[in-house]
Order: sequence, then structure tokens, then C-alpha cells
Amino acid sequence: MKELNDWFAFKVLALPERAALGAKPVDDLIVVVHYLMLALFLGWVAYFIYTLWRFNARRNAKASYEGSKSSMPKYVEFAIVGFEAFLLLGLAIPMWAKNVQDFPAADQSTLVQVVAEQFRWNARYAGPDGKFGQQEMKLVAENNVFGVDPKDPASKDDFQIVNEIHVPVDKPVIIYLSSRDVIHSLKLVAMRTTQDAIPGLRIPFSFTPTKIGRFQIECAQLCGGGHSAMAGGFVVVQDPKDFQKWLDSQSAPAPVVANK
Ligand SMILES: [Cu+2]
Repeated sequence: MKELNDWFAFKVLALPERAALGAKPVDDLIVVVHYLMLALFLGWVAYFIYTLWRFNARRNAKASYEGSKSSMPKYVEFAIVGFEAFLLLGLAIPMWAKNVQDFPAADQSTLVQVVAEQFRWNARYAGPDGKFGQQEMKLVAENNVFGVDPKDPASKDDFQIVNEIHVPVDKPVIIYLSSRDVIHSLKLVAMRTTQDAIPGLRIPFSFTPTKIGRFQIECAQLCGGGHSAMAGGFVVVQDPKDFQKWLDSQSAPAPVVANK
């Protein structure tokens, strides 16, 4: 079954490569939904053919004005409501609760702050001290999209980059996502994960990369004239040693980096 699912996912649906834990269950869901749709399609086609035969004009020369007196449809409706309640309460909500419970601990994850803006992704790292400097909404400006307080000593070694998010492989990543202007949405197709970036909110979301490489970021929310330019962002998944080297190479003379 597992091989069949993967064959269907990659050969029939042509889904892109997977590069994170949790990507496979997402694909399995997509595949199972397609199986279900196929079964519904075949079922409805069979029913359609049956009705063509059953209600043919030659077989039913006189129309019936009474209609069905059966109470079957009522029971079927109740059964469907019951089944859908089970899907929601028995499956969907417990799975969502498990996802919330399984959210990785911050001290065991790579932490990145991301602020989306028209039309790029700003990423911020805590630097060698592992501590993000204070931020304040009122400090947010054209050249300080994170609203970093330059007076906070913890902000001295923080650094920012644009359109690249570097992370080490096989370790959970937590991205704290926000937006400076309109609603954007950070979509990582290879990780099978998407999160809206909403002005005024900082939303944490997580994934665990399992493959080294450069993976495209797309904006999944039409955000303006340069929307397509936001596909110029990449998540760069590195070997832990290469990631450390990269971290060390990012010297940060000032916490506030001009973006333009
Ligand atoms: Cu966007």
C-alpha cells in the first residue's frame, strides 16, 4: 500500500520531492483523497448509467406524480451526518491536538524570525549569544523591518539576511513569521508546509528538514504587483558543520541592516 501511495503521488500526481518529516503523511492524505474521489466518480457514473436504463421513456411511458414514499433518504442523511461528525470529532480534532502537542521545544530547535514584505523575505538570527534582541512595534521602519531595539545588548550580534533562510538538516526549525505590510504566506512545497504571514501577529510554525539542498519559498497569498518575485526566496538546508560555518561567517556590525 505504501509503495502504491508513493507511486500514485510521484508518477500519477507528479508531486515534487519531499524534504521534511511530516511531508509523507501530507502526501498520503492527498493520495487517499484521490482514491476516494475515484471511487465516488466510478460510483456516480454507474448510478448515472443505471438511471438512463431505469427511467428510460420506453420503460416509463406514464410519469408518476407521487414520488418516493420511502423514509430511506432520511436515514441515509442521518448516517452521513453521523459519519461526518466522527470525521471531525474522532479524527480531525485529535490529529490537530497531537500536532499542537508535538510542537518542538524552542531550546532544541533552530530559531529564525521571518518578516515578509512586498516583495521579499527577511530572516533574522539571534547570533552567537542565542538571544534575540528586544523588538518594538514602534521601531519598525523601512530599514528596520523587525523593529529591533539597537540599545539592547542582546541585539548587537543578531544578524539579518534577505531571501534566504539557512537551517541545519535533521533538526526542528521554528520560524516566527510576521509581515510588515499585507498578508503574505510562506509556502515550502518540499516541506509540505504553509503558514500565513499576518501584520501584527507573530505566528510560530515548525518543520524538520531531512534533505540537504536549496528549496524554493513561494508566497501563497496574492500580495501585490511583485507577488511572483517572492518566489526568489530559498530555504538552504545544510549539513550541521556547514551551517555552523555559515553562522560564524555572518558578522553583524549593526543589528539594523538596510534592506534596500
Ligand atoms: Cu507575498
